[in-house]
Amino acid sequence: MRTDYQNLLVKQDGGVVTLTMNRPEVLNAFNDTMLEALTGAVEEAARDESVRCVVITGAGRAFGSGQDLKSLSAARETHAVARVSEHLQKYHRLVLAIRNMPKPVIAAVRGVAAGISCNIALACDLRVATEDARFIEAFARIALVPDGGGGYFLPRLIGVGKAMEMSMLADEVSGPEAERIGLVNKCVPAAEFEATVNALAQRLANGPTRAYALIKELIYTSAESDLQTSLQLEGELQDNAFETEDHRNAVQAFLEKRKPEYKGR
Ligand code: T3D
Repeated sequence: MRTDYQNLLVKQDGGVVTLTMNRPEVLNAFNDTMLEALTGAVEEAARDESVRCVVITGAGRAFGSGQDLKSLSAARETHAVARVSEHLQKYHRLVLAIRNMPKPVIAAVRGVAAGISCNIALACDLRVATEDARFIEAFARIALVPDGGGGYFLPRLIGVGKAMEMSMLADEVSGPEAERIGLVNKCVPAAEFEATVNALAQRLANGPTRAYALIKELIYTSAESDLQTSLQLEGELQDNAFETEDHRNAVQAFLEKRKPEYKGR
């Protein structure tokens, strides 16, 4: 993995790559440099077979504070961007790269995750948060609609009613509340955060990577499918999983009463 990005730290430990958004002085608000770096690194991690799990997190006291409002306002003043939807396409590329990644992606959220940073966390497959995390769909505060996939992910994760509440009121949702409503998978005290994220990431990196990719496809297409279509896809994906080395070895390990070792193949 390339490590010389601006505004992004890249660290690989075995099969786990951790991508740390690194503009702590503005709570990791997205400028174009950081957005392009994160997108490039996510796309590279998808291609790199030595990577079997990706963690996205933020440097300092926050996950991220959304779009950098200083650069947004400068772009408006100079007419650098004709329509904001053009600029949003850059975020859409990142969201799709995360969702289409053929391996698990974890958002590790410490402190605030506001605006589009919150929605980048929602695009990930699993979320771990600290007790002092603050999830804010901040868009309505500045009279915008949730973007970066927020309007898609929120109702699917927490239901229409809660999605509407978070989007319209734009109030903070704490880490424990986020866990209670299903916005995050796990909320832990700050002192346990790193160990929890590392253990989860290493566990996934040592798991059946190809089966995880097929699970992502099955679960993520289910919301748009009827039962018949989902059962058809399930069969196709299972044909695929059935042929993997990890599947054959895991069954053999079960029969021999030993722990399986997954190679990701
Ligand atoms: O371009 C497009 O495609 C449009 C897309 C838009 C997508 C979006 O994300 S819209 C939403 C943008 N984000 C926000 O509206 C959130 C703005 N920030 C805040 O409301 C607060 O900072 C927080 C609730 C996130 C955190 O509050 P707090 O009290 O913990 O920290 P703070 O003191 O407000 O912030 C610390 C510093 O970060 C501060 O700088 P300073 O005063 O120390 O020099 C603050 O200005 C800076 N900062 C925080 N958020 C942003 C930011 N600077 C630029 N852009 C930010 N988004």
